[in-house]
Amino acid sequence: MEMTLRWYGPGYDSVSLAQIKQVPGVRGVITTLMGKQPGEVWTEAEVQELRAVVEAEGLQIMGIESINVSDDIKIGTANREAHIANYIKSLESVGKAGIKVVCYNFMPIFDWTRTDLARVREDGSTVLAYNQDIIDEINPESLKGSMEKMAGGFVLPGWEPERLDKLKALFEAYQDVDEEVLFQNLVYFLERIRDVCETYGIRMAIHPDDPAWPIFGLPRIVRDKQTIMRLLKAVDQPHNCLTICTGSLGTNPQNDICDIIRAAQGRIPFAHIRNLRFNSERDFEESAHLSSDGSMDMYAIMKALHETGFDGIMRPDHGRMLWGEVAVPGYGLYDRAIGAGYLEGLWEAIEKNE
Ligand code: CS2
Ligand code: MN
Repeated sequence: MEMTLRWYGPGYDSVSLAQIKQVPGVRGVITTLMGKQPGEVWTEAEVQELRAVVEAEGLQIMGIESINVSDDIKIGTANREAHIANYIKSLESVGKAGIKVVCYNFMPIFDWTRTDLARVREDGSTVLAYNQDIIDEINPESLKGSMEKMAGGFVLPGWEPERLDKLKALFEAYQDVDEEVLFQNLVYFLERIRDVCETYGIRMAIHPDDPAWPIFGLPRIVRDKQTIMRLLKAVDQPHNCLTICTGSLGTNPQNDICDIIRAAQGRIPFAHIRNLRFNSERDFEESAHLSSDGSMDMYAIMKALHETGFDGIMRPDHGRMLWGEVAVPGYGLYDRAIGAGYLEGLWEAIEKNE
């Protein structure tokens, strides 16, 4: 297991590589070219430049999160082929830089969705939170605006303003895309990028939908054991893999995360580990990583990963905002460093108990 931290790259992150390097056990980062729009090519020079920046600090790029997939590919428009060709070029650039894991998602229009990016907890820390009643009442247009406002000047990953400025047209374009169409478009995409992934040994680790159910009438297809296993079997190739994200799958308490880890054994190169606290069936917040602060048994999750031979990269997914830190919502340094240490502690104990 390799513990990593996500880093948004020069100009996009308040956290520096020098700080990340001081987190015990962390030798690598998960990063991206934040300025890229979905559908654009990542050139070799751009990826090599990013790599040089990371390596100059004595760290390594251990995975990419994300090369975002365009709505054209998800919908299957006339632009799909051009965008897939660009995606293949991007994978070539990444592969040539020796990077073997690429996280992506196949959620229509919105990446992860929260209704509050700074809910104040009893101890004064702030967290990302979700309330279904709010989602049921608002229109997506106002969500975009409020997310932007709450982000306090930071660009949120997956919420590119350029793309979301065309929300109305985007919703119209998805009108005939139901779950089955979206699924088939995902299968098509995975088949088309298979060769380049094979050439460079790249594993495409799809990120589960967050929250794990349809919102705003848009389909969601990576949300539980059944949909995940259907996908892994539909393209039963080594490049078709899963990012296990406990916080995303865990939004649905019916999801037995340990069971999903066992079912997808061998196909999980990347793990996002975080905890949630449910205040009601319709309201949850992203708690500290510690089991006792949330609803998940982090020991059981780490144990399931260990037992299934997980040897991939891991990161403490989101964290709380502590001690007055100002950072990308969910991505402050302090709580993710605490989370990394805690998860490494669990892992060490599990290994020594063997
Ligand atoms: C991440 C996702 O910050 C997060 O919630 O887990 O945004 C993730 O990076 C994307 O869905 C993957 O494409
Ligand atoms: Mn995640």
